[in-house]
Amino acid sequence: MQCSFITSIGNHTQKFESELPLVCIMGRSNCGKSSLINALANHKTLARAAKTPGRTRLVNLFDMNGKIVLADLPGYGYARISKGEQQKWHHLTNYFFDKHQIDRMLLLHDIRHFPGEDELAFWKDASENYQTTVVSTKMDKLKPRELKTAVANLEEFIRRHRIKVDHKVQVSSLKKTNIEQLREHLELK
Ligand SMILES: Nc1nc2c(ncn2[C@@H]2O[C@H](COP(=O)(O)OP(=O)(O)OP(=O)(O)O)[C@@H](O)[C@H]2O)c(=O)[nH]1
Ligand SMILES: [Mg+2]
Repeated sequence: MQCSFITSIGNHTQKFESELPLVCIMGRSNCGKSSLINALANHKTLARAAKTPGRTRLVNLFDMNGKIVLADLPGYGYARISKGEQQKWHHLTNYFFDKHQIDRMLLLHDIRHFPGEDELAFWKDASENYQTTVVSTKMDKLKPRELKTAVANLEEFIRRHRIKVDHKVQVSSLKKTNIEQLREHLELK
């Protein structure tokens, strides 16, 4: 895997051009977005897994093996950020989605937390407009039986709210579980 950081986009004047499919990683702060990019890239520090939740305030773009461009977007629904900061988040992400052709959205959530209001609104919207993959992260944190329940609950949530999902996968960036499967799904090889 040959992966590299391309650029950061942080304001409305910037537009990124590429021939490669663009895949966005969306999820709450701290759900494991940057860690997933590092795991997919097989690189420890490519996306600099932030120590402080909510620190990533820019759209960070990565070339993944010359096959796709991954966009690491700022985390949403972080309770400790102010209303003003949340507005900035909406501004930046909506701008980014409008200006660029998005090939797929990776909808991340921490497997230990049942999807909440934030996920519901965002997932529903995203699934009506884009190809979507739900990625449940940090699966190493649950015991097999807990994992089974969590996956069943997630499936019920997706069914009940009629969210159109193309693919679902549970991963651990820490233990590298199902990372290869996700690479194949994203055609990174
Ligand atoms: N056990 C375990 N911890 C993980 C895993 N993935 C991420 N983490 C931890 O979760 C925390 C947040 O991970 P990040 O990858 O920085 O999360 P993020 O979504 O990029 O967060 P923001 O950039 O703040 O939005 C870090 O302490 C990671 O080490 C995983 O698969 N297993
Ligand atoms: Mg991050």
